[in-house]
Amino acid sequence: MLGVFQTSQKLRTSLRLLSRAGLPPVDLQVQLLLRGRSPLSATFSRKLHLGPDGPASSPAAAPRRLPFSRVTVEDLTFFRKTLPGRAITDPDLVQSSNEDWLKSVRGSSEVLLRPQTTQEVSQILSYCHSRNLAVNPQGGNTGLVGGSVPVYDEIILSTSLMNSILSFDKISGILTCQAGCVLENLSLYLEERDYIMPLDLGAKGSCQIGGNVATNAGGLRLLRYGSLHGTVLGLEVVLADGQVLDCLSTLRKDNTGYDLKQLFIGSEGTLGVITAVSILCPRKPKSVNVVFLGCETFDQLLKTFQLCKGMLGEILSAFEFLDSECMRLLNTHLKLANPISDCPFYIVIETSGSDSDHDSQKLHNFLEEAMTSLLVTDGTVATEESKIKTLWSMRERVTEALTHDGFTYKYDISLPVERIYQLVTDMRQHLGKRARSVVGYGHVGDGNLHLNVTSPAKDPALLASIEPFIYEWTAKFQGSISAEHGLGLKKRNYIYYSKSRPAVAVMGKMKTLLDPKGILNPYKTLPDDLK
Ligand code: FAD
Ligand code: 2HG
Ligand code: ZN
Repeated sequence: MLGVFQTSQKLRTSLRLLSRAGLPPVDLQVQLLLRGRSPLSATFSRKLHLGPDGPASSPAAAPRRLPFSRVTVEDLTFFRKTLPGRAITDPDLVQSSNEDWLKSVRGSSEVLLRPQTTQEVSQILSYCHSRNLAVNPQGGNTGLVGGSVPVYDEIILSTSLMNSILSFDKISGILTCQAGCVLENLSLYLEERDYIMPLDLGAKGSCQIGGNVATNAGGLRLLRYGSLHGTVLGLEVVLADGQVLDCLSTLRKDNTGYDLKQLFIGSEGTLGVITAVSILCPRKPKSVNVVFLGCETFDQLLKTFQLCKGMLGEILSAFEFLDSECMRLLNTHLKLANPISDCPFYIVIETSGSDSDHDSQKLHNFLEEAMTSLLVTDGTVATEESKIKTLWSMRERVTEALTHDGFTYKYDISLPVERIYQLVTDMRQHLGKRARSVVGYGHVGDGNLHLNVTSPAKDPALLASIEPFIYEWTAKFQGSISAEHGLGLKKRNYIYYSKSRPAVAVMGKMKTLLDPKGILNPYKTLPDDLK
């Protein structure tokens, strides 16, 4: 039965903050670093990185430390002079920046730098370049592939204090801001001005626009507004040697030579530090509806997608799915109740338009057709903001539910849509009882599956059963082994499953051109055989 909730024309905004303690912009504890000695070894002995998940022989394991310099007293003096009160060495404060959101990888950096301006970033990088010090750019630290934290003692360069909005043009909808602006803050700022961000993701309360651009984040609105390769109009980037590359255009059209900014979108901090972004924002829709539906088979789900594209057309803004295993985890770990009856598959559809009568009519026709043709077995509709949020949380909070289920192995695969769920069933069969849960969810409208496997604890034997099985399976159907999360540390050596050797070799040449000493996010994105 379809239950129709009360109408509301407000757009959903998630106020949920992902828990990460804010750091004070002060250097609370001065640590003594002695030149030529392993720094802080007495006061701050952290285990060196042992690789993300696997044993030392696994392609996912961390490579050996490259011969970068180690931070000395003189270096710290420079950082403190350049960033008064914002060069952090207190181990307790640096610790949370050493560990990723998933708590799956941990570095041993002893220095966290918090610049406020592009000039400061430039001074830091110019200095680190001259000293051969490795640097790990960090935004909100919500990345899921181990790219946002150091592997060894790389200096962490956080953009968190670079959080000013620089301009917003109400006529064109072009926003220009510093890279450290939190995505949700930008969304709230724009909504007050009748606009929205062209991207939205579950990590919105913590992730930063610079991090989003650096990972080329996809998220829940990509189906409607396209990728950041299309919506980002300009970037300001500081290169490894401190040079400021001003490509901060706010033009929709600009064919003067190579479009350099595209190189940095999805470069995961390996080619430069993004310091400012200009982005084209859509108008805030006047009417938003969210539908939560249940299907018996994945085939019906795909047919529903086809029907939906045909009948909803231009007002379709999201088509997402989760399976019954995800629902079980949401119920068990987050106590979120299923809004409809139990089904093997669930769909979240969002429409965004400018005329609520027109949108309701279209939605009504679609739902009637989907029900009468028995594609969907149950469903509910929300037009009021709080109900919209409740329905969205069933999709957005799957990642959070998984963290309570055990150690999570995450896969983010692009495939032809008709293959998407076959991978989940094959994986379940392949792993049998060795996994605690094998779940499938994701952006089905974009052909993007999130396949997650949990186990009670880190389990190298389980990992060895998943990889390279999953990558071979994906390559067999010409899929991508990373649809939207990037390669980071965890997946760098699997790049060849999705990219040819000549293509990867060109990437290596670009890295050498822009970062000849390789100081920017070493050990990430590019495979070890290029380093
Ligand atoms: P970080 O995690 O800090 O960094 C990510 C990478 O970018 C690192 O390699 C880092 O070195 C680099 N980097 C960060 N800032 C800069 C900068 N200014 N200049 C250069 N390099 C930089 N991703 C999706 O694509 N779609 C989703 O729907 C999605 N949902 C998520 C939901 C949850 C609950 C979580 C925890 C994560 C999700 N992610 C998703 C993954 C993640 O990629 C995004 O959250 C986000 O884009 C990362 O931004 P961040 O500021 O946290 O970057
Ligand atoms: C999502 O779409 C994110 O929810 C996170 O990309 C996926 O946790 C994951 O694997
Ligand atoms: Zn996703």
